[in-house]
Amino acid sequence: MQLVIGNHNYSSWSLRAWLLLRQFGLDFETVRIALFTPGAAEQIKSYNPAGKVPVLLDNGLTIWDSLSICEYISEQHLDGKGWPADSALRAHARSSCAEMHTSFMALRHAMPMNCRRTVENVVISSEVQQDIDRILQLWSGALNLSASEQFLYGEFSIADAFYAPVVYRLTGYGVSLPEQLQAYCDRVLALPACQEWLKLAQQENEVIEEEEV
Ligand SMILES: N[C@@H](CCC(=O)N[C@@H](CS)C(=O)NCC(=O)O)C(=O)O
Repeated sequence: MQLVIGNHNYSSWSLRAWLLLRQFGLDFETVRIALFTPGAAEQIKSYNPAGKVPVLLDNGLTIWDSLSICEYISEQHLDGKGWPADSALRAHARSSCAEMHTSFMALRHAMPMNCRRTVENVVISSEVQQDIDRILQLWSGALNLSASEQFLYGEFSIADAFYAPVVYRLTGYGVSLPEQLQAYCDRVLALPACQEWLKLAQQENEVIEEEEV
């Protein structure tokens, strides 16, 4: 199985799929393409005509888009364990991922994922604050619903992989969080897989100016 990804430092959608594979200990190879470098767009299109990473190659299949990749991995390689076992939690987790997939444009624009970034306070617009407030509400709702002191829905799930780039953003941009949610972020960041991703990001030297807010 191969996962085609972008830069570890910047590619938040790549991180989601990679983290699910790594956290569940699945065997895969990474093909890294440095985004926006000469030839990168053509190289990505040779895997995915939509021109985006991540892309998963498995058993002769090409699966693109992070959400469908995570669904495929859970179905084909994890016996469904990518999602919570409880159907109410699973429905909530799926809604949370769908919301991440389609929303939070202000936050994504103002605070691009930049794993190498060191904490520094930024001015937060009201639109960005609204996104942050909604994410914090969603996280608290998930943790309370599942009575979890671990991950959003108890055991690590696709939902945690989906929000991991937000964890890097909120901590990297120095956003202060309520205790319960800071503890959640700390648990995500402490995962060996997240530490490994961070190390890989720190080893990269490409700089994408538009992502350096
Ligand atoms: N909806 C897609 C979004 C993928 C996406 O936007 N990927 C970015 C990198 S994080 C990309 O490939 N950018 C390269 C480009 O637009 O040329 C997903 O969930 O996988």
